[in-house]
Amino acid sequence: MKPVSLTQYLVELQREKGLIPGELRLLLEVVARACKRISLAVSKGDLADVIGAAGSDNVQGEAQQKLDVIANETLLEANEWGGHLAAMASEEMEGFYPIPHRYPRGEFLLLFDPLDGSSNIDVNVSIGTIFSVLKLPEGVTEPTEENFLQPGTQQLAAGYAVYGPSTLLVLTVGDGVAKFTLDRETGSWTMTGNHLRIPEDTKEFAINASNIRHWEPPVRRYVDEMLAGKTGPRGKDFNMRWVASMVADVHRIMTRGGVFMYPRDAREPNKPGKLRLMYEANPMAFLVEQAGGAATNGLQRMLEVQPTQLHQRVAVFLGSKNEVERVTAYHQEQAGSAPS
Ligand code: P6P
Repeated sequence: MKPVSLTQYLVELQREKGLIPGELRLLLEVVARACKRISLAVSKGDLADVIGAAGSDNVQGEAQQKLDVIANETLLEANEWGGHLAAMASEEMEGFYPIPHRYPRGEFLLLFDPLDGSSNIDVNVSIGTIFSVLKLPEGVTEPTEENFLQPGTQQLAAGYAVYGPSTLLVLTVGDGVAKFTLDRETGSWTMTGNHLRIPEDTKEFAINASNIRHWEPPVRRYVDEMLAGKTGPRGKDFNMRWVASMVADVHRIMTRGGVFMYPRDAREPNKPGKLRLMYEANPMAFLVEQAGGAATNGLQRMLEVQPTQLHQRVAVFLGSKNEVERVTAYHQEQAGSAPS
């Protein structure tokens, strides 16, 4: 059967199903092209001057890697002139980036973590790009930061690229989740999966277990029960994985199920978690739900969290539906709120 390209998939979504406007198709193709360029830079590794620290910190106070800066600039440069965006926001930039007045502006907002998991770059472990698309509120001519603060249910599209043994692009516009593999010989994204499904049950969980002494009781209870294995309350043995690269851990779950957790912990009790809501948790939650999984912040559906800050952090529990519901119920029991 003739392979389906990303362009063909998007044209069908636009023309056959009327699911996306032409401008959104253009946006997704531009982002996909930028991810191709990021993949090329990542794959050069030590052969090019792209490994190591950039000598600067990002808005999160984290030391930027050279590739963080390259990936961010690649996405800005690819998207600023096309006329499909009003503004962009990135983990690597404190403020949002309004499209310069020298270019036409469109109706979409693009948010991204340009290179997630960059602490893995120098050890050659999979890393990725995460992106989310929102619509500029009607009637807004000059975008503001508040325009970005929309709950995840408002996303029009979301996706990630994972730069691993192969480079993959996984995306949704709300019509299920499609997967594309970068064909380096032709330079095209070729569909290698569609309507991805996450099994509702799993035997695999992902959490940074070195933080166990900092966890809140519901997380401790949930993980201890799994560690108790066959003879414990779960009646089965579990396996653990932690790549410390959200895109890699989430892609494993999109492929074979599992539950990913980055809970808040006692190290910094005023921080609700490590991961960011707008350009990590929300796009991943949209994808996971579209694949039949679930995503919460421990107490409520992730996509319904009302953002208050562009770079706000959130606790993340996502993956196989029955497991996310269980760990969320434990949190709700502790909070004394009836399961929603
Ligand atoms: P830890 C990478 O830095 C990241 O933001 C996610 O990709 C990943 O899941 C998490 O942090 C890893 O955090 O504390 O285990 O290093």
